Amino acid sequence: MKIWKHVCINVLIIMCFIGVKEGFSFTSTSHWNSNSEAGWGCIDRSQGYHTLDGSTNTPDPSSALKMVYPAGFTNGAEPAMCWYMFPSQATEYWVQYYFKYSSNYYYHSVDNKQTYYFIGTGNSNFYLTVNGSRRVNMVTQTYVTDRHVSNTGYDPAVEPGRWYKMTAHFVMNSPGVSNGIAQVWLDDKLIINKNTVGFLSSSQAGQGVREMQISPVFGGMATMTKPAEDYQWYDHTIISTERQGSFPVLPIPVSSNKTGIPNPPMIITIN
Ligand SMILES: [Ca+2]
Repeated sequence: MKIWKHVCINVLIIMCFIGVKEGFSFTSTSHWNSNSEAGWGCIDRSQGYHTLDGSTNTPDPSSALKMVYPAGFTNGAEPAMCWYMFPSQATEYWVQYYFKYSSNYYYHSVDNKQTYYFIGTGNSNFYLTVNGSRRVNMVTQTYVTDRHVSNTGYDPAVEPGRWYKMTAHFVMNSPGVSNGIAQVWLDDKLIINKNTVGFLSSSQAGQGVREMQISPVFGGMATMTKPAEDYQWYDHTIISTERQGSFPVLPIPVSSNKTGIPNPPMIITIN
């Protein structure tokens, strides 16, 4: 009887662990056929608004999320903010979405922010952005505030008027140690591949990311104003604690800011 009691307790403990693990895994996919699909919510800000657009040639028909920046829109704000609360805080997750800037898009000279990720219960966050040179950056406003730029040798300018696919994989660091992973792809090509990121401070042990926001802030501290109405679009957002089959192959993160890929041998020409 005593043995069976122990067996039963052990089975319960194992079931609890399985339950925690299962509860921790999640995947949310929105096709933006409505602004409340798959747990998302949206709110307009004072200077602009969002809408759903079925006429923008999205790679995920028929509808996409459209962010509208009216003429005169000034820096430091977003037209609207859409958010998704994670079912539980994640220490590792993937995100993928499509985005497009309108053909007349007026780029801010510092940042044209896209998506934010909030940690724990406070304002500690990091975001994916297109900087003033139209390069994809990842900026941490966290334990270690930093701007992460390409370290793979692939660093294309983001052109207006066409759709791109952004994919990212984030793994929180050991609290207080800068060993977090950030991997960012544009159209399946790796731009950022680091394992030196400081997301969590030593006082944030046990915390993870709680929320994703599509919050495309125009700016930047530099004072700039939109000369004409322009737009950003977002579509087919996937957030998951698991790597999806359609995602890029996971590379080994590197610890330096160099590419990590050796240069090809020089070809010496003797005239
Ligand atoms: Ca869609």
